[in-house]
Amino acid sequence: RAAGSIVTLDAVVVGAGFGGMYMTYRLRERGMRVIGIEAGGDVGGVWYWNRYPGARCDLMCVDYSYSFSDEIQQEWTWSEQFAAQPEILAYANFVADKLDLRKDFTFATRVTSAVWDDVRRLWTVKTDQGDTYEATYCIMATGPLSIPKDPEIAGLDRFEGDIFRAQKWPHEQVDFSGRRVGLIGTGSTGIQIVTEVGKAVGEFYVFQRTPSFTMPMRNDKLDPEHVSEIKDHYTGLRAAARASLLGGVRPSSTRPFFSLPRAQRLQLMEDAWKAGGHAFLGTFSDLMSNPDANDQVAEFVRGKIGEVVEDPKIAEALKPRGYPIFARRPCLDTDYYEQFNKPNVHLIDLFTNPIVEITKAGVKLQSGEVPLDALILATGYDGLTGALMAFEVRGRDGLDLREKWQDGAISYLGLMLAGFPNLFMVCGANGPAALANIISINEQNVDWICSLMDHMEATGMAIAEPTRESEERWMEIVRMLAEKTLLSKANTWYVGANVEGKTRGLTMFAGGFSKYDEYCQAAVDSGYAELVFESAGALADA
Ligand code: NA7
Repeated sequence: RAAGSIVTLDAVVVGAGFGGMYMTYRLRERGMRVIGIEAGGDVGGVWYWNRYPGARCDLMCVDYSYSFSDEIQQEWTWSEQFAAQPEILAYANFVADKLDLRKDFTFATRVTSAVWDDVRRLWTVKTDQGDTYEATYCIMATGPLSIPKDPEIAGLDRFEGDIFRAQKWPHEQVDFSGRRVGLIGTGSTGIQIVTEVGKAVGEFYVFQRTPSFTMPMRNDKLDPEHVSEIKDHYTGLRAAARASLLGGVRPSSTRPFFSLPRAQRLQLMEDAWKAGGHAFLGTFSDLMSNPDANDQVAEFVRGKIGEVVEDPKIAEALKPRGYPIFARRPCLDTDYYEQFNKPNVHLIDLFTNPIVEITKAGVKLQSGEVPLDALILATGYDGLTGALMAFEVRGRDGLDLREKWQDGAISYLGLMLAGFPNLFMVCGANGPAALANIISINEQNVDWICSLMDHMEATGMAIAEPTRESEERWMEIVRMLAEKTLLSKANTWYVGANVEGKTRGLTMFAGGFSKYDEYCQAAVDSGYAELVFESAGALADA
């Protein structure tokens, strides 16, 4: 194909993470001409980029894997309960090989614009490689966590040592032994980095602004017997996951915290701590709605931190206060707090000793300079909306998505946007996104989109779009649920608090995966009453 030529297709999919891979596969299976466009060099999305030491999924792989193909789930064997990044990336590659997906993708290519043509009624998608695609449908599988965010600290560009960003980690291994290394950021990513880098490093300085709650992961190798049991029961396990709060087979509870006597509550918390994982979430029903119950669990976890960390001052600084437990992503770790008992691992509490600037030699604190050979940044992402705001997306009458979302992201079911016909989001803003198993959401979203396409084909429709009223109705539901949960009560990327100027608010559906699925199914059952359609005939006449 000559450079500068225009390729006409049925659909363009942006992203080759687990959402984009499945979307592209399903569209190809429907007999559509489709291309997937991916900025990374291969499939895997967030797992392609995040190669930092310690990168690991905090959901069990039985949940965090595709359910759509029994062949895939029977042929692939997970080695651990919670898999590390290399294994998850290997899984993405296995799926891509198995389904021969790469032929439908173009890699190392970034979309620069997606613009709806009102006259010809199609999407024009351009890339940084000079490609132009025209397509009836455009599907954004751009991921909720794909735009890394550097800290706003003066002097970052002056640092003369090595800078490593968690989300753009080099493909080759980095050796920190004997080096003076700093880490900024103690969210899920930073905590994982600490546990791994802490094992082999010269001097390690962990610059902590807000401490996170983290609980033992209690990861384990999966023994072959257990794996074969899982494989035998996948159908039931997947169905249970789909009907659950988080899109996974973890237990949930109907037992409010204060419905139990104190001794029993304590015992259950001890059990949850021993069980590890997110067992707390399945222990009491009202953790995220009752501040007093939440406080008690938070205090229990703070007590555990005090038991592990030997220096009481360090233990105190590591104890999160002032926000509900689980309102920030609950982290799972292996020996995180233990790292701070090592003489070469130093916690710098930025609340009492803030960073003044980064110098060419290290990090300058209020108390003086910490000289460093390398600085690791684990300072998070412009979550949920960042990827779609990073390039031009224009709908009807030239409506710019940045304009539409200037007061916060709005959408219909987290799947479609009023004013943007035939544009879909997979795992988009106002869906459950980071509050449930993302692979379950990806599959559910893709299946919903394909069902809508089936409906359109059967009824001779070529264009679908939600009305502004239906979008507003959905947003009312999202807002109502956000008000009921403690998730909004912490300064996190969940509520856009980590990006300056971003509108504050929980732009995720907080009602749980199964409830979300029900709403989406209700939309189908209503005959898509909240969408407006234009017929293929009308298109041909135009
Ligand atoms: P997070 O959870 O957004 O964490 C980012 C961390 O970086 C957090 O501790 C921030 O502290 C810290 N940060 C950001 N800017 C600064 C500055 N300027 N100075 C000091 N510290 C800073 O991102 P993660 O990558 O860890 O996790 C994202 C998701 O990935 C997670 O929710 C899981 O779903 C997987 P702050 O809290 O702002 O005080």
